[in-house]
Amino acid sequence: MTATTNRPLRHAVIGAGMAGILAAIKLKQRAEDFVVYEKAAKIGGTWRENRYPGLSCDVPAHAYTYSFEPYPEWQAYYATGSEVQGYFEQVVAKYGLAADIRFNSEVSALDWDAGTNQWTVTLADGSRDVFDVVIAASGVLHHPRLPEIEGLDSFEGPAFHTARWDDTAPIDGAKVGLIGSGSTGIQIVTAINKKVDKLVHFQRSPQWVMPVPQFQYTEEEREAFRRDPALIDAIRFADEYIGNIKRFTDAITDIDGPQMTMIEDVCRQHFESSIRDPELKEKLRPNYRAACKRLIYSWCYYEEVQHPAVFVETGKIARIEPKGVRMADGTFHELDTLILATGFQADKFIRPAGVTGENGMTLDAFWATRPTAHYAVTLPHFPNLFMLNGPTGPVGNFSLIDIAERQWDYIDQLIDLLRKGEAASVMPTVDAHNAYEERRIAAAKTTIFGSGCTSWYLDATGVPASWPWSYDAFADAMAKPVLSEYAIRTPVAA
Ligand code: NA7
Repeated sequence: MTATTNRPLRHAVIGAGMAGILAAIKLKQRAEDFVVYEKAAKIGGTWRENRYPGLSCDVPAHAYTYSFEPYPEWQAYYATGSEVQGYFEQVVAKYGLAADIRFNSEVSALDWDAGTNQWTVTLADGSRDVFDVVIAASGVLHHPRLPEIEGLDSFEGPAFHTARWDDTAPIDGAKVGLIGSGSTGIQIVTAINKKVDKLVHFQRSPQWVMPVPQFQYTEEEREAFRRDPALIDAIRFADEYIGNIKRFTDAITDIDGPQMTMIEDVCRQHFESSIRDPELKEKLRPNYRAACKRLIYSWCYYEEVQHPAVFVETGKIARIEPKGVRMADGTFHELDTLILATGFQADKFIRPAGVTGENGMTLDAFWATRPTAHYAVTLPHFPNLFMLNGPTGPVGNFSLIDIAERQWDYIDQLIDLLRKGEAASVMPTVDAHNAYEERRIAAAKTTIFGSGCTSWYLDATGVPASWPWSYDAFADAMAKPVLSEYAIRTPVAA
């Protein structure tokens, strides 16, 4: 006989960034027992760790909020990083979550006990606790990737990764080197070019740039947003944003279709009409298709990179020496400060925590080829473990908050089986997951991300690691889990 009584659950949420805060709010609203483990001393995840000059969110501010927590106070159409961090801090305060978060508590291991259907969570300090459900909300881009360049340690001045910003490093009036031209490197160029004596931007690959508007909101507009949330919704759901997302995901999956042609035309036209110096123009001309790498959304990069203090260096770096960077052709760039905008190890997720599921299966073993999760959320062999913004989820220039909220709706329906006592454990079957991965990989190879460029969107085998279908298909998938794809173990009858 199957038990049907409600079962009180204990949840561990790993990470107090955007997704972990979301899970905490949802669990608190249900008055469920939960603990949020946060490795750092503050909330905010990526918005806490990144403080580099020029940091902004490339999703319109009013669209980069929880759907249930609109924010009339945004200063501009695109918000700065510190404003986004401030948004999350005030949400945490409003929901009284600080007491639910254990700060300075890095999770080092998760171990499933099939006898009790529970996870043991072990922290770096060796302490342990036991939970029915684990929500892994540990983020994607949080392990800095340092370049393997000879002599990096020999540089005499400050040399640091962008996610470890050194406030004492000379920038004003200094000779600054910046390695990397992803979203981070590009934003830094636009913020420090007028402060430095010289900025050498070491660019291995140029970028396609989508021109976007940027403007400040006035106090009158903010007052109007406070009085009438419908005005915020009008921005959040405006066609310029929602329509663009749909067109963007149509474009990346139909790479010779009209939407992609439109994206390419806009980027090409922006490029052709913006760069005046023919030599610089050739340096900045990408040799791959727009949107293959994450598109740069910028209102000012092309203008700012043409500032006389900026030199775009496209040669090969030979080595780093105590006083600067030596190029393969012998050129030497003398520098006071070296900024490493070289991205993140995007395949780590919850690791290096050691995760051991059913029958001793480890996450390292399950992810030996590539990180994967069923519809980006659940994993065979790892019951009652749910991921927010896990592997194979949608990536692109849209709000990951919306992605996480939809994933939460999916997760919540699965947890409901546990709450109601209809299941003791739930996880996708190996067969269902393998079928999903086979479909996903076949589709991913045909997306624009797989059209011939390098990027953090690709896994170690060169296959795009993302959701390869439309945004609507993702929304449909998240609306209701297909329970026939799940191994649902019923509780033992009392
Ligand atoms: P990205 O987008 O991964 O960019 C990293 C950049 O660093 C990219 O231009 C790389 O060139 C360059 N890179 C990496 N290693 C080297 C070495 N060894 N030598 C020279 N250049 C190198 O990271 P970001 O931090 O900019 O952005 C990450 C995401 O954060 C972004 O997409 C948003 O979602 C927020 P490459 O292109 O590989 O030739």
